[in-house]
Amino acid sequence: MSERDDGSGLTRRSLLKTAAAGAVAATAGCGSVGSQSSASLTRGSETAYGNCWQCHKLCGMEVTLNEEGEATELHGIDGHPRGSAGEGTDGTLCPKGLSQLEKAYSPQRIKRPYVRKDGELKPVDWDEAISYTADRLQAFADEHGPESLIEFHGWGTAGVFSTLFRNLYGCPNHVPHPTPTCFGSMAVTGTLMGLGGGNIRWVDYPNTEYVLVWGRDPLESFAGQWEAKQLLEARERGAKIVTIDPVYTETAKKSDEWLPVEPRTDGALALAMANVIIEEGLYDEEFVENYTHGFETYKEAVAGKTPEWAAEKTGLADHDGLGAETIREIAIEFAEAAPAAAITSWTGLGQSADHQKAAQNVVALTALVGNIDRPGGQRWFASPALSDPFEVGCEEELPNNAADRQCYLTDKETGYASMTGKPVQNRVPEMVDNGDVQGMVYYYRNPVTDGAAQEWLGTDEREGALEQMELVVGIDAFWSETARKADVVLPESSQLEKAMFGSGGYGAYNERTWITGSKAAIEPQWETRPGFEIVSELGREMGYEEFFPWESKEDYINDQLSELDLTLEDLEAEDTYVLLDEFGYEKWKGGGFAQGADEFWFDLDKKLEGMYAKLSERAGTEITTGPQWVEPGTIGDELTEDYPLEMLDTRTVEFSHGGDQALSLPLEQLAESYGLEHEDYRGNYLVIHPDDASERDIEHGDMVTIASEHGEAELMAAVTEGIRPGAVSVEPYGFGRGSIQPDGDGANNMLLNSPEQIDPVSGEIDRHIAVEVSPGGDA
Ligand SMILES: Nc1nc2c(c(=O)[nH]1)N[C@H]1C(S)=C(S)[C@@H](COP(=O)(O)OP(=O)(O)OC[C@H]3O[C@@H](n4cnc5c(=O)[nH]c(N)nc54)[C@H](O)[C@@H]3O)O[C@H]1N2
Ligand SMILES: Nc1nc2c(c(=O)[nH]1)N[C@H]1C(S)=C(S)[C@@H](COP(=O)(O)OP(=O)(O)OC[C@H]3O[C@@H](n4cnc5c(=O)[nH]c(N)nc54)[C@H](O)[C@@H]3O)O[C@H]1N2
Ligand code: SF4
Ligand SMILES: [Mo]
Repeated sequence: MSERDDGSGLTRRSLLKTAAAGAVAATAGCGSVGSQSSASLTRGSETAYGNCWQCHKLCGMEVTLNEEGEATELHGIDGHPRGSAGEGTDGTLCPKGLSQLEKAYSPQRIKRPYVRKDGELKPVDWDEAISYTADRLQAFADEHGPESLIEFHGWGTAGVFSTLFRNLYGCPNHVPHPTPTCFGSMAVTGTLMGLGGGNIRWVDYPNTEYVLVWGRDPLESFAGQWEAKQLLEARERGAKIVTIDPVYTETAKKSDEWLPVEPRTDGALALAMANVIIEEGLYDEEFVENYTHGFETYKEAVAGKTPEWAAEKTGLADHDGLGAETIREIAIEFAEAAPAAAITSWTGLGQSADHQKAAQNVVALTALVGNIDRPGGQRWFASPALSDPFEVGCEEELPNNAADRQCYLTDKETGYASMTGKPVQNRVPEMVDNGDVQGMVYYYRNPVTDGAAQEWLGTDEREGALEQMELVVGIDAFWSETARKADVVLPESSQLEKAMFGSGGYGAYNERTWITGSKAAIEPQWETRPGFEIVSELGREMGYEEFFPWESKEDYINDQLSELDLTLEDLEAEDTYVLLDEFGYEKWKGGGFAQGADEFWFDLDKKLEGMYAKLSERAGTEITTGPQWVEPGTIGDELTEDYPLEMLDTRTVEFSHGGDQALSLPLEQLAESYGLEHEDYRGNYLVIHPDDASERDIEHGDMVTIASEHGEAELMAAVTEGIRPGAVSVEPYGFGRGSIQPDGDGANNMLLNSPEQIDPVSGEIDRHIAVEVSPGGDA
């Protein structure tokens, strides 16, 4: 029976028992997250190093090479800051990490450069590809100006790509990683309040006693192997884990409690928790008094927001054994465990237009109980100081040729998305239509699975933005529809074929900063090249030789490391990682809160009054600057008779976004995890409750059509009780049209989203969409 099928038919009582058993078994083998212990595999003739980049978290890799210099096995590195639970613990790789072997040699990869000639992409050699690209970019700048170009970059781009296009070429329109479709509402609100956008994610696991996993699934969507392992270790140690999620996720299965809230009602739960904590006098008065602003507004917002009220709003009242008492109990336990109590949240509270206030209500709880950067609470990580390679390596100062140019990424009329400078890729097709934007360069990113897919890709009646643009240049590894529609495709080498480097604070060492890096383990395959080399050569060809003095990425990394008096060679000698400075707790005492604020803001009134007035007007309701309950459907979609189900999307452990869908191993593992491995289908799944399925004559394994007011897509149904009735989840997202899945199987659920469907505060693309599901589909 598959893991996910375990959810079907369980009562809450038996569910808790399973959870406890699961945690013990998992921790014992450290194999809970689909990882593989390095001890179990044999060694080949030579070992090289790597850093896994599939979900961009850099778990250290030992790469076994055969006599021909080919990689034959991958193993984790013990004690690695991202791949292990800390000192003296096993280093492992998850299924995505292990599938890097397949990626390196995958015949699905783009094997050589291509240039569009007479309407068709034709293979060319590198010299031609680079000089053709440089000429086209020059002609584009002469004709339209660099401000008519838009630049998308993903994780693997080492900064030089943006530097080339912004600082040198002068293009001001950057769509960076990761927030625009990641967890915007939470990131922006958390930052404005003073917690810091990311800090709502990071629990001080080794010291915690209580974790609210709130709209997150860290046992499948971890930030490196360390995180899942440390969460399970905390539970093993006796910390209580409570998961708040409409889906019965892997984390929910291993939690002490699962609160299957109705989507978008988290704000009510958070307010009710605060109501209890304040009424019971369990909040941190000292912290609230000395380090916060707007507590009176917060108190007013929670007045009357009782657990009984929230049990109705969240739908928890409909569940046997769950309801107001559970909410009261969790609020009290959380506050009593604080400061050794934390919340971990990521995209679940950031993926809908209605979530901005929910994010505020949830973040407010951290200051209320005073757990910010205290042992066992929300951890504020620190990063090591590195040198700026452009300062070390270049004789001339880097200009900023984009500084005075018009940036088209802000909404001119309302200014909403400009509030934080966050770009909105949903608006790009519109900008292409009106002529503001006429070209795109992209690197390790696929904008069409990130939002407004229909408008990017077009329909039978209408050309999409990709075709309308005069010039599209991509540095890519697989043939997505975006790559197929580009004018120039430059093939990048995979991570095993290039030098890697990263540094950080968050990871297995909760009090130390660290760096990790490795040289290339194997030669570039086919005619591919490491991205750094592609960008450098293009930069030189475009006339910016003085800013690309490095012979290779290794030299560039060594310039970054010069501040620490280390080299990449030194890192390899240390099993790829070095631990650096210790950082303490309560860092807000010294340097203030995020955004340079000297206190935490419960109320965002200081700067944002005008903004909220506009937002209220647009939403046709009163939106305040303080914490507040906002009903689902106020800003985002309302469920209707025609579209009565709420779609959301959830990641799975086999995939990192859409970056590995061309590989067969993860596709097979995904099918197997739903018990659908016998089917001739390798797409994503629509997880639907048996009540909703039987009402529509849908059975486990049937093809279904999912439709919204804006668009539709086809995928296979996975019928399970592991989701709330009324909600359907696309797992994982971003398959189908536009993706790199070789047969196009599955649904790109961004086809269901309208370009207007964004959070007006953060610019986050709304993924909570009102849909109907019907049996049938031709995929
Ligand atoms: N519907 C929906 N959309 C989402 C999300 C969601 O939950 N639901 N999540 C959002 C979030 S949180 C994020 S962070 C973004 C991530 O979005 P993206 O950054 O776009 O992520 P990926 O899908 O990993 O990468 C996209 C492309 O990278 C290319 N690629 C793969 N390997 C390589 C390589 O080695 N080199 C190069 N040059 N290219 C490579 C592939 O062609 C792939 O199409 O997606 C967002 N989009
Ligand atoms: N395997 C894997 N790991 C990854 C990634 C990946 O693509 N694959 N991507 C990395 C990146 S860039 C990111 S941003 C993180 C994201 O990490 P997570 O945020 O943990 O991502 P998901 O697993 O999609 O979990 C979001 C959860 O929110 C739930 N949810 C949806 N709507 C609501 C709601 O209204 N209320 C509540 N309470 N819950 C809701 C969903 O059911 C889902 O379980 O993962 C990182 N790690
Ligand atoms: S968690 Fe998995 S995919 Fe992410 S870096 Fe580590 S091994 Fe790679
Ligand atoms: Mo993300």
